[in-house]
Amino acid sequence: MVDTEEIQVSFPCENSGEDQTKIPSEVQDEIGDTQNNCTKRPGSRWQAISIAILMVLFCGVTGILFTQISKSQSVTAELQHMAEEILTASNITKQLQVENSQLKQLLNSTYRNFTLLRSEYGQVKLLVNATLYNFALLSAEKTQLSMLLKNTLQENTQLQVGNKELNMLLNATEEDCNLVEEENRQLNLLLNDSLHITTLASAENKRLRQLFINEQQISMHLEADNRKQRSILFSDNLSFLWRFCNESTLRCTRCPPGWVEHASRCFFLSRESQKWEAARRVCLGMGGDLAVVGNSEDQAFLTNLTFQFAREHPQENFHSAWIGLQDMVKEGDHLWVTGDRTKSTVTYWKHLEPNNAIASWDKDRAGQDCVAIVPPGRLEQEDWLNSWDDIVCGGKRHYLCETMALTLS
Ligand SMILES: [Ca+2]
Ligand SMILES: [Ca+2]
Repeated sequence: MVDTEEIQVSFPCENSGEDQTKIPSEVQDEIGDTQNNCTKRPGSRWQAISIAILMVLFCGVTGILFTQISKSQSVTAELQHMAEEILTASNITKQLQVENSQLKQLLNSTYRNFTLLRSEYGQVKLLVNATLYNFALLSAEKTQLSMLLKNTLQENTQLQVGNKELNMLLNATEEDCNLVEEENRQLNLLLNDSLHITTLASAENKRLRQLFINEQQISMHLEADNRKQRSILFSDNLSFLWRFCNESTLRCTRCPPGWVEHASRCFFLSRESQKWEAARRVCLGMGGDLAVVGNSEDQAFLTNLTFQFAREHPQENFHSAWIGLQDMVKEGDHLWVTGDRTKSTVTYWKHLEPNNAIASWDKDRAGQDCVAIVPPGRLEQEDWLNSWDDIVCGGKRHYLCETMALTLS
C-alpha cells in the first residue's frame, strides 16, 4: 500500500483536472506557492520548465504507478479474494472429501443395504408368488365356501321351514298323543268292562252253545220233516199250487202271474187265438176252464177285460174272446162248461144274437154253436153289457180262462 502523505511531499506541482480532484486541498495550496516562487525567479525559467517537465513526468509516472498500484491493489484484492476463494474451496474440498467419505460410507452402506434388499426382494418375490398362489387357492376356496355358504343358507332356510313344520307336527302329535292317552284311558276302562262282560258272556256263551246244540238237533229233525213235507208238497197231487207259489221262496199269491182276481176267482185273457175246444184244453191245462158268467158283475168284469185289452193292443186285431158257453149238442140249448144251463136273467146277447148264422166257409154248415164276448165300442153306450155272440166253433178267437183263487191263511 502507498501512503497518501508521502505523495503530497514528493510531488507539490500542478496536475491535470482529474488528478487535482484526487489531490488534497493543502497539496494544491503548496503547489500554488511554488509557482509563485518560480515567477519571482526570472532567471531560472528553464529550470522551472525542467522542473515542470520533471513534475509532469513525475506525475505521469506517479499516475502510472498509482494506476499500477491500483491495479496491483486490485489484483492483490483479487488474489486475496481468490486466496479466500481457494481457502474457501479448500474448505469446501475438505468438506467435500468428508462428505465424499461419508457418501462412500453411505454408498457402501447403501450397497450393502441394496444387496440385502435385493436378497429380501428375492425372498419377498418368492413370498409374493407364494402369496399369489395362496391367494388363488384362497379365492377358489372362497368361491367354494361362498357356494357352500349359499347352499348352507338354502339348507338352513329349508331346515327352518322343515323345523317349523316339524314343530307344528310335534304340537299336533302332542295333542294327538294327549287324545290317544285319554282314549287309551277310556279304552282301558272299556277293556275292564269288556273283560267283565266277557266273563259274563263266556258263561252266557256256554249256555247259548248248549242251546245252539239243542236247536241244531231240533233243526235237524225239522229239516228231515221239511224234506218229507217238501216231497209231499212237490208231488203231482199238489202241482197246481206252483202256479200260485214261487218254488224258491215258497211265497204264494192268490192268483197265478198274469191272471186277474175277481170274486175270489182268477181270470186270464190269452194273447193268442185258438178254436173253442183247443182253447178249453189250454184252460184245463192251466188248472182252470173257460170262464163262466154267473151274474152281472161277472159279465161286467169280463166285458171290461176284453174292452181294455182291445184298447191297449190295437195291433192284435182283437175281435172277441171265447167263454165257456156252447149249444153244440142241441141248437138253442146253451150250456156252460159246468153243465149248467143259462138263466134267463143272466144272458147278455148282443142285439139279434144268437143267430146261428152259417158262414160261407162253413162246409159242414154246423152253424154257430160257441159263444164269445165281443168288446163294445164304448163302455158308456146303453147296451154295452150285452156282448155275447154265437160264433162258429172252428173259428180262432182269443179266450177267457178262470180258476179259483188260492185261499191264504
Ligand atoms: Ca147254435
Ligand atoms: Ca152269431
